[in-house]
Parts: sequence; structure tokens; C-alpha cells
Amino acid sequence: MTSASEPSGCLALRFFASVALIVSAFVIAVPAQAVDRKLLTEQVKGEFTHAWNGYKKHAWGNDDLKPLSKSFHNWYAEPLLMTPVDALDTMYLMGMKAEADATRKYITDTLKFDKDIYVQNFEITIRILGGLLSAHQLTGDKKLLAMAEDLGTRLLPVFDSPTGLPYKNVNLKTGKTRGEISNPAETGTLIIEFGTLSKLTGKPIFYDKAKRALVETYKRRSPIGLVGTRINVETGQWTNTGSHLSAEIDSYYEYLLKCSILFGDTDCRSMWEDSITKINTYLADEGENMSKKNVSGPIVIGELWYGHADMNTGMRTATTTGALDAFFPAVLALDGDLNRARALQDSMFKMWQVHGIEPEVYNYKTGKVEHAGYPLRPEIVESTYYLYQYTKDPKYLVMGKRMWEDFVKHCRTDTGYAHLKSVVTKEKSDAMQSFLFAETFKYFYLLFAPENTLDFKMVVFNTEAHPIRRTWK
Ligand code: DMJ
Repeated sequence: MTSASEPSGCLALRFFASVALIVSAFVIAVPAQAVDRKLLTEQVKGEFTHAWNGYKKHAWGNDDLKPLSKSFHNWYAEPLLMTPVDALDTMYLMGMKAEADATRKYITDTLKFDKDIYVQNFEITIRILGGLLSAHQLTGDKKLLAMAEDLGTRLLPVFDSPTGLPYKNVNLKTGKTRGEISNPAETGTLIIEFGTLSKLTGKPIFYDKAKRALVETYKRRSPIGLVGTRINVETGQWTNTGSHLSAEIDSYYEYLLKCSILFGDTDCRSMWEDSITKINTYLADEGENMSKKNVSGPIVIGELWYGHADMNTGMRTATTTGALDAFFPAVLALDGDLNRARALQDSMFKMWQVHGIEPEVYNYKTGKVEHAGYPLRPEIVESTYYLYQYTKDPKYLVMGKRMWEDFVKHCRTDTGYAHLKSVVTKEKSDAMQSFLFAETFKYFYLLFAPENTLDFKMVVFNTEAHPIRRTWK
């Protein structure tokens, strides 16, 4: 390990030598081969339908299917139709119009938010609010927008803290809040959904509250420009100063960039530009030719990872990454940094290949899995789709095909798809989160489907893969 007084720049350079040794032990197995996109597109749609039918048979009206016990799980005392709402826009994109229309009618007839339950603002925003808004834009169904406005209004009390940073939970009926220890992902991943709600309803309050939460998070960055893992929304003090791109921070950065693209918000742009510089300074373990955004020469394989550092000192605290971190090649590509995006995607695919499916936490210095679970996460597929969109390099189709085959092989059950307890043993666990439908199947489908399925350049995906179009001036 490293000495506590060593500057992080030297650390990064010295560290790269050991990283290079580890990664050179793996071979990027992306052989040139024809990819039958039509067949894969049909397979993805078929597997989506298989899991959807499992949900309908064993869990209809509830949040999630439990695919091993063939029962269901609800997040709260009353269901919020997580799976149908998350799945709806994917059905439309897959051309399942009759099924989608029936599901949409079920949602608009059944789902009410006047419920005496404390919900997690972040999860409800990205899944339900995002799902309703996206489906509204795809169909023009005004009932979906009315539902989104009702839900957004019920969530607004979260922002009534002394700092403007949102509480984690709110009671949908009473508006009471709780959960003062939050994190950047939860305080800063709201503006696409709340902002879109403002644009579509003409009511600025949603945009303004979510923007303030994003700015207040950014304002509390350390003197070297990093954010930590946990923050008290009442005092504004950090309670955990670990900085990284993983759980509890990840989509905060994603939304800084996407806010600037979707809304043309120049504050978001400058917050993003400052943040990405600091990320690349303190979190990256990288080789020499990573500093230019779009080098034309060949990429040096496997020379980029992002680790953990203390937000105040910049000292490396862990050399771990994982399934959640795999969203970052997509963000880099969206920002135009294709050199880093490609290199990082190669690293993530190496992580996938160690056990034939990616773990939740992987130490890229030791090559060891530190948390072996795989809850059907989409991020690495998302990044494969972005990389293919920006480069049209068939390598990403081959990469996606490999992942798809592994995913089906290890996670499919007779009634749906199951989380893996361990990517090492491939033992399954009895859960199937709704982002399987919103994200994992959607990104696999869009990767292989005809280019006119969705105009990639015309949408911004929220962090739950619900596409939002800028339909306002
Ligand atoms: C999803 O709910 C979102 O992508 C979120 O940003 C991170 N976690 C899951 C998928 O892994």
C-alpha cells in the first residue's frame, strides 16, 4: 500500500506500473466475427417477454417478481408498480404496442400516489417519475403527465431542509420527511426528471429545487474539488469523505453533464467541466496517452481504471471498481472523451471476463473480486451501446454479444431472470429488480436493433434509461 504523505500525482504514475502488470495478465477477447444483429434483437425481445410474462404470472400488481420462489416483493407496505412503470417505455421501443398500451392503461387506472408510506425520493424519482415522463413523451398520454405532476408535487417536501439538500425519504400522503444522512447520488440525481416536469408543466418549482440540490452538493466539494460518499442534509457536513465513481456518488456526475446537454444549463456545464478535471486528476489510474480527448492512433489496451481517494487529500484509499462504475465509459463518450471512454470500456470488459460476468466490487490491482454479487446491472451494457453509437466499431457489437450470452446463461430462470449471489459460483438469489426491464434489456436491445429504433442523438437517458426528449424551447 502507499504511504500517507505521498502526493497523488506520483501515486497515480507509480501505481500504473503495477496496474499494467495485472491487466496484462488478461487478454481482451473481442475477436473479429460477424454479429447477427437481427437474431440478437429478436433474442433480447424474446427474453424480455419471458421475464415480463413471469412477472405477470406471479407478481402482477406488485413491484417485483421473486424469480426463484415465484412470488413477489414490494418495496413498501403498498405497491407502486415498479416493474410495469419501469418496463413501459422499453415495450414501446421493442414494438410491443398492444402489450404496452394495455400496461399503460393498467398503470393509469390503478397507480395512485396518495399513500401513507415513506418512499426513497431518489429511487422513486429515477424509476417512477422518469418512467412516467418518458412514456408520456413516447405516447402523448396526458394522464401520465398528470400522474408525474402529482408524484413530483408529493416528493417536493424533501427539499425543505436547512441546506436545500433533499432528505432521503418522504411520506407521499403527509409530506413528512426523514433520512438526513444522504449522498451525492441521491441529492444530485434529480434534475433530469424534476427539470423535465417543469418544462412540460410550465411550473419552474421542480427545476429550481432539483437544481439547487445539485448546486448545494457541488458547493460542498473539497478544496481539491472532490465530493464524498455521505452528507448530512441538515448541516451540510460530510460524514464519509471517500471519493469515487461508485455507489452513492456515480449518477451525481452523470447528471451534471446530462443537465447541461438536456437543458443547455451553463452552470451544470461548468460544474461538470470542473468535476471531470478533478476526477481525472485524483481518481484515475491511467497510462500516458490518456490526456488527449480524441487521439486517432490505437488505444493502449487496459491502461485506465478509476479508483477511490480521500476527498480532502486526494490520497488513493482503494483500487476497487465494479458493476456500478461501468456507467462511466458512457459518460466519457457523451462528453466527447472517446479515448478514455474506449480504454475504460476495455478495462470493464476485462473485469467482466474474469468470471464470465461482472462482480459488484473488483480490485483492479490485485485482480480479486471483493463483492461477488451481480444484481442484473445494466451499466456495462449501457456503455457498450454508447461506445457503439459514437464509434460504430463492430468490436462493441461483439463485446455486447459476449455479455448477452453470459447474461442469459447465468441469470435466466424458468420464470424470469435472477440476481447472482456470486459471480464466482453463479449461485442465484431470489430477486429481479425492475431496472432489468428499464435498463438491462433496453440497452441490449438498442445495441443490436436497427439504427432507426431510437434516434440516439435526440434523447438524454435518465439514470434508469428512460429516454427524455427536449420538446421545449
Ligand atoms: C439503477 O437504478 C440506476 O441505473 C442507478 O443509477 C444505479 N443503480 C441501478 C442499476 O444498477
